[in-house]
Amino acid sequence: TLSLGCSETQKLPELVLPETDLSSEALLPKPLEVIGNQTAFALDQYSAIYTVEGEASFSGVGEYLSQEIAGVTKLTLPLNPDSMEGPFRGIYLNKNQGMDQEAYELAIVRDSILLTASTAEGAFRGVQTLRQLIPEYANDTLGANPVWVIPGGLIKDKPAFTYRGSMLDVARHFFSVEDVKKYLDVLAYYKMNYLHLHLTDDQGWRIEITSWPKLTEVGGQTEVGGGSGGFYTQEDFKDLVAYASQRFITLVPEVDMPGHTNAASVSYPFLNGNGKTPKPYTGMRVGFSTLDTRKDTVYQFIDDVVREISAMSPGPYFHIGGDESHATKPSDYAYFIKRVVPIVRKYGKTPMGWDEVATVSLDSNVVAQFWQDEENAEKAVEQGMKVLMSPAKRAYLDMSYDSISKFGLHWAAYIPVERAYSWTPDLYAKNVPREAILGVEAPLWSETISTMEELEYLAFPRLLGIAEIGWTETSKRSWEDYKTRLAGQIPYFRRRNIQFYPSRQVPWN
Ligand code: TNX
Repeated sequence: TLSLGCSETQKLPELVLPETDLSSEALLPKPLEVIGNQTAFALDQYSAIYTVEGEASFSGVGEYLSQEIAGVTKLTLPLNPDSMEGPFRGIYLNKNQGMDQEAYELAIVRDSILLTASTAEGAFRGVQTLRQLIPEYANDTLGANPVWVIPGGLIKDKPAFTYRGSMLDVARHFFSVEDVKKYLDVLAYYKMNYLHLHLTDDQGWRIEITSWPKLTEVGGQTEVGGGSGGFYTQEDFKDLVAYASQRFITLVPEVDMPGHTNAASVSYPFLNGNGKTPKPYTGMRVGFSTLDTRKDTVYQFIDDVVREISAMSPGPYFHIGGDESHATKPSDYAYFIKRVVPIVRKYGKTPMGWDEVATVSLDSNVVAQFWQDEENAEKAVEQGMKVLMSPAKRAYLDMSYDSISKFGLHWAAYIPVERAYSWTPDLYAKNVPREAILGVEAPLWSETISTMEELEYLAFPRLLGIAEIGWTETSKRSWEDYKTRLAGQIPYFRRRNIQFYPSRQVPWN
């Protein structure tokens, strides 16, 4: 008789695996439902990844999973091996229509792991959960070969909000492509799906615009404190877009205007309309610069900038800034925003702006990013706009932890780790109900930080709190439970060399 699959399986070494408790794992963000069944899956050299046939995007996720497993375990799991290559215990990435966009189910039993999702994006989110279940060290005593014991059970999960993001201010201080990639890796691990890049400000212009080369040749050469700045070439930017999209993260480019534009006007003095060539600015004040809102050539400039950046950005949003335009008359500000919104739409993007844009009468197809002014957020809701929640008092990663913090500002608040976690987007601002909220974003302004180590000190661990707020329903969250799962991230932080702030609010050991 022919030997069938099951007799092949019997050739796998028999292992006696320990009892496990899936429900006590330090999963972050916390999944919707976790039911442990005490069994375990042995991740070892006999494991393989199988992805649904004919779905290139699923096999891309399988490839990624294989690489990430190799990063921790040094195992090289084959992807879709044929049966001749030997008996394997499978990790199956399956497609099942009818689940929400980012939802997934993960069933872990003795001889297989079954990850099910409707989309590759959902599978990717589930892969993060699986990664978090792989122990840092193998067990060497269970059999002849090292085994990474993955606790068994069932997880059903999906996000509370569709937008879960962070922002990096690469304008006040420039951060390299490598730095941003490292940040993207961490965002992905905690199931975040947007990275907003604040590409321009008074102190620097960070994105190459081929039709206006001085923006980077001149405006890209400065930063806060007098350093030499830097910028992304269009190739760099495309590289970031691709790296992010492999992680199912969408980049949101921001060109801040009409204020925060000193670096643009240093490069092209006609933009400010006051007849003066401004000096490069390397301080930390805000609100002193403006574009000339009544000059057609300014809108031609903006058209070129939006066109070039949009052509490289597959995501739905283009952020026009619009904050703190204190040097722009209110009537000029309204006129300006009303002219820029159609330019953004002409290039296929939905305009996003800081909450001040909601003071202008627009239509519902604009996203207002709440940072400070509840009245502005209310005006956004009245206009039917979606609101992205980034309350400075809670979500600003550049606020110091406390009065002895090494970095950060504190104009909005001191934000210890618990304060960054213990709030609810739909209860934060009056008259901004859940239906109006697109999601949450944690901005990291960079006036006081210039290295990756400093960036990480402010972002970690607070960013993880924002990730959980965006993913996990409020009814499933509590600080007491969260802080122990946060402490459980130490092996990951160490492995990725993340220089987090070891807050005493968290029981790290
Ligand atoms: C306010 S938040 C700003 C930024 C600063 C930040 C510092 C916002 C829309 N504008 O220009 O960098 O405070 O915390």
